[in-house]
Amino acid sequence: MADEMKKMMLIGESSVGKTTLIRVLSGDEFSTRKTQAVEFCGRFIDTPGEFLENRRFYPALITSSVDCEVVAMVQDATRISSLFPPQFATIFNRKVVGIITKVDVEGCNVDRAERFLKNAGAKDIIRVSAKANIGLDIVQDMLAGR
Ligand SMILES: Nc1nc2c(ncn2[C@@H]2O[C@H](COP(=O)(O)OP(=O)(O)OP(=O)(O)O)[C@@H](O)[C@H]2O)c(=O)[nH]1
Ligand SMILES: [Mg+2]
Repeated sequence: MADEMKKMMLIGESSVGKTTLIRVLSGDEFSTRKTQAVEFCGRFIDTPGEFLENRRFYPALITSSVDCEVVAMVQDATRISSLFPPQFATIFNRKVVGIITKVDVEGCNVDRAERFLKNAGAKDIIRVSAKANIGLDIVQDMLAGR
């Protein structure tokens, strides 16, 4: 049942695909614009990339995370770097998972993305593509507690 689903907040650099992922998981295929503020979208909390990119927003991320059960650190598989600080996960008093996006893109490096997320403190890591419909069922199952 929808109201038994866990709520998840997504954090990651600009354009990694947070909003796109929320849209497909919500069955809402409208195109996305740049996220400008923390947005509550049903059982998801969407955050702007700037909130990871600038440390002065960390307190706002921590405050927003109290409204969810799961925090997702979102890393783009096509990026050669990551802005997640070591053990970033530990600033949240919540379950923190890693999500690797854009695994459909040719030449992406999923293992590199996984290393970034492990360094940031993620233990469970899910590989997804919102475009190619990969791993979306695994995210849904996690949120349903299955
Ligand atoms: N190939 C591919 N492209 C994707 C995927 N998910 C998102 N994108 C593209 O990535 C771009 C950025 O997506 P957004 O969802 O707006 O990214 P965001 O993380 O919400 O960005 P901010 O709101 O700026 O923080 C868009 O052009 C998407 O179409 C994916 O799974 N595969
Ligand atoms: Mg967005």
